[in-house]
Amino acid sequence: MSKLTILLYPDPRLHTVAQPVTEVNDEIRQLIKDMGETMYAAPGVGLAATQVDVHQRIIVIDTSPARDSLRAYINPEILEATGIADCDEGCLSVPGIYEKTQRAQHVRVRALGADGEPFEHEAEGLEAVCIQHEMDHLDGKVFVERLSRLKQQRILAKIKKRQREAA
Ligand code: GNR
Ligand code: NI
Repeated sequence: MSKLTILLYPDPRLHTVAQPVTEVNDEIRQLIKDMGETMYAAPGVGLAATQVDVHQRIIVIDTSPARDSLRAYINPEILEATGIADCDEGCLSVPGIYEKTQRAQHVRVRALGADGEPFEHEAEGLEAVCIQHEMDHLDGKVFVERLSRLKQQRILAKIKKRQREAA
């Protein structure tokens, strides 16, 4: 197992649109394990392959309090999205920034599991928000890009100031 490096916004590689996985093989299963390790270490409740610079449609999520329920979604598709969830959203690629967003409260997703078999899953609340957030990453979108231009500018300014102070 190995912990992977998470790309940080505004890294342009975060804007890459991920390609569908054509075969769920041992290499993909190893990547899923490494993504899980990276997510738990961060710590976070989800991670998209895009964030570790692998541009294939794979996400991992664990919103369980015990942190013992890792689920991988390969080539995920949203079949149904209903309701509105007001959330405080953050991202491992945008550390220390939290902003209010609106997402669907409930989603039904279809994907392939790590075993290559299709499954459907219904999620609500944080788990549903997380699935939508990770699927945005696969389409090259970071959550700050859903905010107003003004908020995006403020976030970029904050990140640049932090980088100056760290240097
Ligand atoms: O760990 C994470 N927490 C979180 C909180 C609210 C809404 C979305 C998320 S996802 C985030 C991990 C991450 O950046 N995944 O891409
Ligand atoms: Ni994220």
